[in-house]
Amino acid sequence: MSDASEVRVAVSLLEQARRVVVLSGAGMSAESGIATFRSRDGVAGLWDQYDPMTLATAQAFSDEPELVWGWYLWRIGTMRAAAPHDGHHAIAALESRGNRDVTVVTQNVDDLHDRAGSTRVLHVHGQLNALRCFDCGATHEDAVEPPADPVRRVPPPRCRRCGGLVRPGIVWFGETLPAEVFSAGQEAVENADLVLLVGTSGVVYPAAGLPAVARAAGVPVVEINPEETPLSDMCDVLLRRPASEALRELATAVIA
Ligand code: BV8
Ligand code: ZN
Repeated sequence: MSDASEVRVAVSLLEQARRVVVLSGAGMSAESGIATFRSRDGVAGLWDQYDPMTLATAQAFSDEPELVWGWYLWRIGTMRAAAPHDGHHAIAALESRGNRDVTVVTQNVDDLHDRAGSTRVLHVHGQLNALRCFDCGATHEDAVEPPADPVRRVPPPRCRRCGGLVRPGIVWFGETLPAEVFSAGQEAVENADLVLLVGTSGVVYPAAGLPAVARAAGVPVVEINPEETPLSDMCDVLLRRPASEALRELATAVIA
């Protein structure tokens, strides 16, 4: 199907949909200047020789807490400097002006959907902003200040309760996802009229398994991604466009 006809099909699906689920990955944040996992641009070079997949683990934090904390502290700074783009605002508008029930199920640990005004955002991989103690789990309320220029190794803050190391409140590889959050995401997909799958390479499970849940429930899936992914074959519509452009076009078409 040509791009124009794919867009027409996506618009008609969205027009009829009342319960929309957006499944977003790092590609949703790319146009806000936050590097995706598979691109290496913008990782400040300091951690270039490290694979994010190995850095984003409890083992790496145990072995090299200063290196891993330095990486996350830099990412917290990048997130704070970033702003939601038209795509985030389009999703929020579908909810606020498009009288639709919109649930965002995001793998992203940034707060861009929330800052754009989406009110139901399920962070299945946690949030960078939520700091907690690696040992006792206590929430860490003290503010952290990323250095102006990225520094490779920074000692993590200490827990006020037990003196343990403070970690970002996210799900590392090998860690289980927050069960309630993930099952709420699964339920939203099962009860949706339409799923928009935006900016994910579809390789990290169990999140990457959600489009198949939609498929099994007979819910149509629109993939918005400039590239093909392992999930493309199970999608009903493929919009090979950047998230901001495609989402802006879809929202504009259905919001009176
Ligand atoms: C789990 C937080 C149960 C951290 C993340 C061995 C032991 C244990 C588990 C496993 C194992 N082997 C495999 C597993 C399962 C593992 C997994 O799936 N591994 C993969 C690599 C095979 N999963 C887990 O470990 C999960 N837990 O299974 O627990 C368990 C427990 C113990 C033992 C066994 C099982 C936990 C996974 C969560 C990890 N944490 N994030 C942090 O952020 O630092 S994952 C992280 O990477 C992201 O959250 C995201 O999920 C993933 C990156 O993927 P994407 O978001 O898709 O981004 P990516 O860069 O890949 O792609 C970007 C896409 O955007 C591209 O397609 C591109 O074309 C597109 N794009 C680019 N620009 C745009 C665009 N699209 C639109 N517009 C644009 N402008
Ligand atoms: Zn503690």
